[in-house]
Amino acid sequence: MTATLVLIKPDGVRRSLVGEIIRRCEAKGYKVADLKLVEPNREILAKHYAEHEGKPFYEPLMEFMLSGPIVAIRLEGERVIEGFRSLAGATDPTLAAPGTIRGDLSRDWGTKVIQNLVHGSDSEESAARELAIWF
Ligand code: DAT
Ligand code: MG
Repeated sequence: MTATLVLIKPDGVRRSLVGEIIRRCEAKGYKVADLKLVEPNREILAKHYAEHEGKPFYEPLMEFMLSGPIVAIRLEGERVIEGFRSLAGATDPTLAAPGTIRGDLSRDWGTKVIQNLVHGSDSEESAARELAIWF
């Protein structure tokens, strides 16, 4: 069964969008196979975002991800990795298409790091690596 890692980031939990985001995943037909509310430490986040180390938004990204609880979900279904990326929409919520999670529910808040509600693995390799970090 194909699986992906979905994270509902601290902005999504703070804004009480957990139910709405999960609803969209389930309405699409994907299965929530595992789920937990976590307050990750820096070590876990450093592993998760290793590809972004050294980028100008890395520190703000770490601080943002440490700013409150996160919901981690193992989401399953045929082609769910690309399917969830499509549901999430583009990284920049200002440009994300209406109809997507980021396009409908987020915007630019003028912060150093883009706050865009959700993370979704971007490939089979990332999904396997990231699911092992969070579950
Ligand atoms: P995605 O989450 O769409 O896979 P990413 O992996 O390139 O995007 O980046 C991880 C997160 O970092 C992203 O969700 C928001 C933030 N981010 C990415 N590029 C950024 C930038 N140029 N400025 C500020 N924040 C950025
Ligand atoms: Mg990414």
